[in-house]
Amino acid sequence: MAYEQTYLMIKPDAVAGGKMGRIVSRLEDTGLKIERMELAQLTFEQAAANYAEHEGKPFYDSLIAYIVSGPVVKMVVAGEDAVAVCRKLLGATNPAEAAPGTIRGDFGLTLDANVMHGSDSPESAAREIGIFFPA
Ligand code: IDP
Ligand code: MG
Repeated sequence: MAYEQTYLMIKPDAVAGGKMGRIVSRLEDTGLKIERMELAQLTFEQAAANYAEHEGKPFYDSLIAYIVSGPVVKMVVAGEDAVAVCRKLLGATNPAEAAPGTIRGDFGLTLDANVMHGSDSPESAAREIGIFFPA
């Protein structure tokens, strides 16, 4: 067990679809602490920095266009094993494969608009928090 911070982001489809409140409730239900939360329009630069590992892949351009297509909710969530706990709560990347009870499984339908982003490691979390909540 380790105290960690993770970066989470409610994606444009879920914000536009009125799912913010229910998603935030699920995060609070875990007992993890929401340390920062802000509704924001991402810049192209922030989007590209967040998804740098995917540059060159066939879905990269549409991924960037999608994530800047409308407001998102940026969050820093903290607590014991926050990274893994949140990834588990999000479920599999493809909502069609995500288990019922997970955020992607319950609120999403397609891989390109899959409701939420969550850091995949403490190192990614530190990098992503630096992009979206610069000191
Ligand atoms: P993750 O969000 O579960 O960490 P990644 O593999 O890091 O998944 O992919 C980042 C995001 O890119 C995904 O959340 C999804 O929205 C999108 N994505 C991943 N693979 C594909 C694909 O094959 N087609 C379309 N979009 C994809
Ligand atoms: Mg990822």
